[in-house]
Amino acid sequence: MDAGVPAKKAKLGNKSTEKPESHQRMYVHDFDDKEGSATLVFSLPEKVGALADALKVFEKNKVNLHHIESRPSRELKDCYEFFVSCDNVRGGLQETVDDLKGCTNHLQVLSRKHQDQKDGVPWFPRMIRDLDRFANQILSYGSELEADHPGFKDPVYRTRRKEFADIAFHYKHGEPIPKVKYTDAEIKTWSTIFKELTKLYPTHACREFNHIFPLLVDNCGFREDNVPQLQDISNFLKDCTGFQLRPVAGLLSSRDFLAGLAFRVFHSTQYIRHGSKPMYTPEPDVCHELLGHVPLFADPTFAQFSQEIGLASLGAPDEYVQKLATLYWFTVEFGLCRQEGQLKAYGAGLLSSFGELQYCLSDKPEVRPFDPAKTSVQTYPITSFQPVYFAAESFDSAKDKVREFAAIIPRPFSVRYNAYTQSVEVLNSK
Ligand code: HBI
Ligand code: FE
Repeated sequence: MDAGVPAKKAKLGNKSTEKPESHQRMYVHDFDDKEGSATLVFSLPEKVGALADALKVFEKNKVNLHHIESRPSRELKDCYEFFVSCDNVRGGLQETVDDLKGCTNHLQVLSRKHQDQKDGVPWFPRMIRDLDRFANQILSYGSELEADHPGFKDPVYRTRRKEFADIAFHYKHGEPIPKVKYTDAEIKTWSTIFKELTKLYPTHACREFNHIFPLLVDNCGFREDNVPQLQDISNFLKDCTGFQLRPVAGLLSSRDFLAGLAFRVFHSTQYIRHGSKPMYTPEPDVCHELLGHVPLFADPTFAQFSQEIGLASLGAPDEYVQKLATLYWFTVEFGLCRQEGQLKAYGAGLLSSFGELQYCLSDKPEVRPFDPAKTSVQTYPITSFQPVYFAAESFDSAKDKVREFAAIIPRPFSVRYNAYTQSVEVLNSK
């Protein structure tokens, strides 16, 4: 496939199996747990006293350090990374993380214990601004490439990736997404992919995709010789369906990634794949996001469908987040649908892959009807074409089926999205 996204291994969390009842509604109290501990890793600018400044942040927020060690940075010559474990007895951990962003080059929260759970319910964002917390919880940092990545041995590419990672890392909700001047080499890569894929769309993509694509050409600069800007796309999507983009430095956990969808926020990468292999990327890149995902987020029913998966994931036990991530995989990433008696592609992994877009509509793979109970437990490969696809009758019917599936998720509350305040209302049903 074109953009393999490793599925995160599920840890079992909430064991509650009681079905929520919807009468007797009350607001669930806020998660105000002050306990817990965390491990952080950060790198500092080359400046005398940089470490002392960082340590003052811990002191100011009354966070106790238990352990600190340094190692030479793998990314930047002459720089050091600091690995710190600390407690959260007085509850200043979140402020510490926020403040550290101002004096570090790169900061990642490696683990956070206890404080993410309240009564067995994992923490989840309530307000759209809470999504700022995900920026330093990425599973793989956007510039640290694996040895088999096509750009691994290319220092120019790695430096470039760091620039993109920094944009995402420092981004805050409500700010404009910085525009990027793509290099000639990057535009060439985009152009190769754009030319090939746009040949297939009229015959292979679903009706909704083909309806929206020309609007992106007119409004957002979708052209062979131009890599569109995330902010222009975000503005366009907001006008169509209220969806918006947020830059992201790397892969998020399934839980964090799906939570964004509950707020009609799509976390989008901004960097482009390595130019040596324009038809391959081991991770999502701007071609996958813009050509694969963006068009359908402008479709009202598809937007609703995507938000439905997101809302179902909030505070759900890990095993259900895993199932929802699988549903996401077989719909938003690799979904097929039936239109006027013919199979068409609507999944972004298909619409951004010249090879798989042709393969998925051939007679080689198996196609089964979309049925969340079965689809959510189907196994799948992440580095090769899919042997099995699921076909939806329509986005509307897929949305209803996901909503029905969500109703069986054991959660001691229900959630409702308030579009006026862009927040999630939590209704207790205990
Ligand atoms: N993170 N940044 C990013 N982009 C994705 O497309 C993505 C992700 N994390 C998980 C994920 N996709 C899916 O595989 C599902 O787990 C939701
Ligand atoms: Fe994707």
